[in-house]
Amino acid sequence: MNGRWQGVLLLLAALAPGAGRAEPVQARLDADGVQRVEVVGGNYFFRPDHIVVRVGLPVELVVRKEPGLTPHSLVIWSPRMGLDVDEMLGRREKPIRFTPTATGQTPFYCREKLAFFPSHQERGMAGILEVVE
Ligand SMILES: [Cu+2]
Repeated sequence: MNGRWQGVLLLLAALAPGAGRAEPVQARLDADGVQRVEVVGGNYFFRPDHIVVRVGLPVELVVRKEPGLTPHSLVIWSPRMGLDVDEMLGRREKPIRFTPTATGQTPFYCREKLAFFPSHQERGMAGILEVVE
């Protein structure tokens, strides 16, 4: 396959529904014992959209939203993992803290929705929080 066709195929793959989920991002363990990761939300994505953290240690998601008028939020709800997050995103970075109590995967998403339009979650503003040993 020549380079031009490879480019076309890569472009098609990038445009396909559900594509673009990047490599999982492992939260860094800072000296204060907190696992931190910066998360940006925008129309209609989270970056990163697959976050890996360790169980039983505090997590701090440092969240903000991209410029623009559209409101965005971050919801993580898993009683099994001890997670109940529901926060609006602002232009300034905001820390969201929690400590996952069980391993596994749970979705995170934006709960915003305008009138009869599809929700932001339906438009792809969602990701996966993976809790590991
Ligand atoms: Cu949103």
